[in-house]
Amino acid sequence: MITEQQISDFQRDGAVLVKGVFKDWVEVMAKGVARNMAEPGPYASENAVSEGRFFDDYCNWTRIPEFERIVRESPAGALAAAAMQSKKAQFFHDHVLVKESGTPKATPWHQDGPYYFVEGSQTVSMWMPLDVVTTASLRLIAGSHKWEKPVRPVSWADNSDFYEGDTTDWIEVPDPDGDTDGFDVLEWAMEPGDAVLFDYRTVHGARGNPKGGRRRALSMRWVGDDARYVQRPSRTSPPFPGHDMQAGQILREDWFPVIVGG
Ligand SMILES: O=C(O)CCC(=O)C(=O)O
Repeated sequence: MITEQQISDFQRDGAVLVKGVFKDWVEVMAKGVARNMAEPGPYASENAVSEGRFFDDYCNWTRIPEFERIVRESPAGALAAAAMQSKKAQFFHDHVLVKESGTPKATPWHQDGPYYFVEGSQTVSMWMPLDVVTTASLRLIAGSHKWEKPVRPVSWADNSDFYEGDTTDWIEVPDPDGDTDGFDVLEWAMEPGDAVLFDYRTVHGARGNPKGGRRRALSMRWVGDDARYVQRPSRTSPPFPGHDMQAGQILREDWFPVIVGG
C-alpha cells in the first residue's frame, strides 16, 4: 500500500504521492461527491470570485453513506496509520473541493493546522482526485510542516485574519510564485485512485482550472496518537459546535472514530 521510502518521503517533505491506492474506491467517492453537491451541508461554500465554480463542503461523512464506507472500509485508516507512524488512526473530517472547468481561481496557500482545534505531530490529509489532474493540481511546499512557526490563518474570501482578537505569533502567508526564496514546491499529475498524503502543517494550495476539465477531489483528514484538543482564539474551521472538549484532551471518539488501533 505504501512503501518504506514513501513513508520516509512523507516524514521528510510533509507530502508524498501514492499511486493507485484508492483505485477500487473511485466510483464510491464519485457517488458521494455527487450526493454532497446535490445536498450541500451547512458549511458548503462557493469560492469562485467571478468566473466558473469552486465548490467546497466538509463534515458530511455521517450523512453521506459513500463517505462513511470510505472512512470505515477503505484502506484509508491503515494508510493513515502507516504514514503517520502512529498506532492509532482517528478520523477527523472529510472535505470536498470541486473546481469546474473555466475556474481560474487558485486555492490560496495555507496550512490546515492553524484553522483546527487540534495539535500534534501525527496528522495526515489524503487528497484524492476523481478526474485526471494535469493543470489544476495540488501544490505543497516541501518541508514546511517543520517550520518553526505556523502560517497566519486568513479568511479565503477577503484575506482578513481568521481569528478575532488573535495575538498569536504567526508567520505571514508565503508566496512561492512571487518569492525568490527558492521554495521547493511539490506538485504531481494525478489520476483517479491516486492520493497525495500530506501533513496538515504542510503549506499547500492548488492551481486554478481555467481550461482543464472538471476537477473533483475528496480530501480526508486523520490524526494519530499524539493529537490533542487545543483552544484557539475563536471559532475554528470546521467548528464542530457543542464538542465540549477541553485543552489537552484526545478528540472524542464518538465524534471522531478510531478506525485503526482502537
Ligand atoms: O483542492 C484544492 O483546491 C485545495 C485542497 C486543500 O486545500 C486541502 O485538501 O486541504
